[in-house]
Amino acid sequence: MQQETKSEQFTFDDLSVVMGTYNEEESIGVVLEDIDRVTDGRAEAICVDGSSDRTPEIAREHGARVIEQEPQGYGVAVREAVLSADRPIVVTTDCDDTYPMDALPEFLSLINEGYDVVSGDRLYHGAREMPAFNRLGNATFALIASVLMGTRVHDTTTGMRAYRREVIQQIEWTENTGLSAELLIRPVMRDYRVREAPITYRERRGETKLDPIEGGAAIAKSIVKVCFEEHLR
Ligand SMILES: Nc1nc2c(ncn2[C@@H]2O[C@H](COP(=O)(O)OP(=O)(O)O)[C@@H](O)[C@H]2O)c(=O)[nH]1
Ligand SMILES: [Mg+2]
Repeated sequence: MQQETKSEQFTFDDLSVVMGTYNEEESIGVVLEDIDRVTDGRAEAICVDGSSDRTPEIAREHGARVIEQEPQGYGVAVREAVLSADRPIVVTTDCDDTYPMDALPEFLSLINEGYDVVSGDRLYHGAREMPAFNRLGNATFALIASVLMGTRVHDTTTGMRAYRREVIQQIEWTENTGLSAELLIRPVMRDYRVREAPITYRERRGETKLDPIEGGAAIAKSIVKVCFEEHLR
């Protein structure tokens, strides 16, 4: 099994970069241009879009596949996005220009080394551009998840990860605001090969779509629920 995964070498042609997009006209162009620049235009981009601004037009102009969906929250959009990817390696990102598309080559080479999931760890370098409340919250979520899982992870709520598509397809995803944590916790607890990779994190363009208090409570609840479900499997 390990031998088999090791011999399979993926390229940017095997990459789907997917995201939920909700009124991100300020940043969508830059994000898609970065993906094109870094992958020589070879990765496909998929946007699950709930916008009422020009985001979907800009995305199409940049060659992205746009799937329209009523806005129902982060996880509803991102679940649709990861399940719509038809290439073997699926990368998630936000489309607010916070995540470094320059890390795509490194993510791909870690997958080629045999990892099933590569998770961008924003806190490793300090995440100084993240609001302090979110930074503390994200560190706390990682600690809670680590204790409940019995495996140390450092950033459970990151939006940037690479997955082998089988991982996405073999697991049933249930969470909305907590989907990002779920996308890490279930693979870790099912003994997939998961690895965190430090990434830089930039200041957000445009307004956040997540209320820190309400969203934070939903994420904490998801972490506890998903960890217990996985222990009981
Ligand atoms: N389609 C869709 N995208 C969403 C929705 N909520 C958030 N997003 C997108 O999901 C990503 C993460 O949201 P964001 O506001 O950046 O959350 P933050 O990173 O916690 O501040 C962004 O690209 C948003 O545009 C939604 O209801 N529908
Ligand atoms: Mg964001």
